[in-house]
Amino acid sequence: MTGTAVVDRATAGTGPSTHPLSRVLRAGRPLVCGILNVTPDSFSDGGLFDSLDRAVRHGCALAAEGADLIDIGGESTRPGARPPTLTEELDRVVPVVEALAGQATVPLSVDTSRPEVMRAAVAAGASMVNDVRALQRPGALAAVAELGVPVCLMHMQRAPETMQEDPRYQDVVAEVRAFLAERVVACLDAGVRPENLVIDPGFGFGKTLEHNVALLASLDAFTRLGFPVMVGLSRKSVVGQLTGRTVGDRLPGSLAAALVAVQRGASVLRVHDVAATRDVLTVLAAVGTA
Ligand code: 9MG
Repeated sequence: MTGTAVVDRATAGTGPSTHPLSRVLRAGRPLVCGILNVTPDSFSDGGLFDSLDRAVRHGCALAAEGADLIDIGGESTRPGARPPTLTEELDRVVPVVEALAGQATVPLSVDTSRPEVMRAAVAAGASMVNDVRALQRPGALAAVAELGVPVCLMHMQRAPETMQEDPRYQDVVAEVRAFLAERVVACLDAGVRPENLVIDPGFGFGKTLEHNVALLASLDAFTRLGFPVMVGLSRKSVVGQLTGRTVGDRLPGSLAAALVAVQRGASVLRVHDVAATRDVLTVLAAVGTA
């Protein structure tokens, strides 16, 4: 599948009418998506926002710092994490979406692979789905097509439990790109509108340091598919491996990675540190490169 072929298919979506957020995603300026993990065990902030009140306050703080979007997730995808049950995930995510939808002034995304959580979160006020499994779970494609919301399709090799056990590729950029192109076609065939699609190479998901660096260096291979590209490098181990820093000291490295990503065409930066990332974008915009 070539990029041109994917873009040609991208005229074929038949789902509900254009979602207002899809226009924002294509506004031509990079967006900052603040991370709100409502899990007891995420890799960089696990447990910090696992009560409703704390989660809502943090979501409002992310919005006040300048987030364009807040991504709310109830499943930790750190390597080796135990998946929550459906009930656990619904109980973590839906009340936070509901409360924030009434208070935060920015759109909310739900980070989930389960169609039941997608439907419940959108009913509670979420405007987007972020799926690290790229809608491969049964019912997920149909749910997103019916809901008519934008969706981020992310690449992951294997599952969170095993993804960092000796990940291998012949050509990481070509293989990740081919996977995303295939998922784009599956979405279009299921009736998802092309303007609702965002793609993401999935930094740190079944990738070594070399794989992650190769993907960042070749980000334009993904932007050429014709869909906005989301990048999540904030505080990740790739930043730690490059800088020798522990998770709490990875802000400078994360900002450098965000800068490189935007210069190579990223449309959405998924980050913990919204205000600092906004500053990077402000400086870039002043010199006309963002
Ligand atoms: C949930 N999640 C954690 N890391 C991520 C990344 O890099 N991209 C996306 N889309 N989601 C992520």
